[in-house]
Amino acid sequence: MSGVPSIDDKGAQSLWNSISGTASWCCQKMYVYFWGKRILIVGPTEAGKTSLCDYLRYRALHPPGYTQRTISKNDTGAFLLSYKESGSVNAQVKCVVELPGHVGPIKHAQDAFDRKPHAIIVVTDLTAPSQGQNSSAVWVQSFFEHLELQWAGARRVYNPLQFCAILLNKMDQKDKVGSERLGKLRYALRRAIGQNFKLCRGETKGEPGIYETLLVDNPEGAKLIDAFIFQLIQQIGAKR
Ligand SMILES: Nc1nc2c(ncn2[C@@H]2O[C@H](COP(=O)(O)OP(=O)(O)OP(=O)(O)O)[C@@H](O)[C@H]2O)c(=O)[nH]1
Ligand SMILES: [Mg+2]
Repeated sequence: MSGVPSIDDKGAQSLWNSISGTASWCCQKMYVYFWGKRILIVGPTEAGKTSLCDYLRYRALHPPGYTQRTISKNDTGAFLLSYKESGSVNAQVKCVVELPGHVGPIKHAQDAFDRKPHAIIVVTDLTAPSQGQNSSAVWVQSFFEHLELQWAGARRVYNPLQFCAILLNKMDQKDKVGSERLGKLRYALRRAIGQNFKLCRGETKGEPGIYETLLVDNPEGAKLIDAFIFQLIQQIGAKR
């Protein structure tokens, strides 16, 4: 009888639905594989790398002391990173990889070279000692020096880096640290980058920016880190 779908029509329809569903799943996987962005998070131990990783992936700020020390690399897998206030800017992320702080800046630089990420985020702790071997500026200097050395030996290799940033994390502690020490830290970080961000710069425009962030639950919420994420998406996202 015409007009009433036969069993065969229904079967064909459901077969078609499952084929088109599988095809779009495969397309999505291929898109992520070929065009998904790789984000690498580096920095000294206890600076806030896991806190950042969790915020990027789940948009959750934890209470202080919630995260545990990262023992081996932490890989989020693929997800869509979008800016909270507007669905119009987003970036398809292939992975966010956090390296454990305890392995040190030389190993982080080696990994940053081997992985060829689209974005490198260096998380530093503004409460760390302002001078000496454990200071954030010394860590950052060592990281970029070694990254620069790697690229010096690989001039013909394509570097897809689109965005690089330094986070001055733990802004809730800035009053304890004081504006003078914070100013000196900023100056030391600028110097460290200025001398060592040439061969490793890839497709980035200008020197890495320094962003103030706060990555634990707090009365002000996530506005500092959201402002940073907006910049990140602007640089690596689809509407570039
Ligand atoms: N006060 C304050 N504490 C923070 C902030 N961000 C992170 N922390 C705390 O700092 C500690 C270390 O944070 P993690 O995110 O685990 O640091 P990490 O860089 O991943 O450390 P490793 O895995 O050891 O390399 C935790 O107790 C966090 O709760 C912040 O903005 N302010
Ligand atoms: Mg960690």
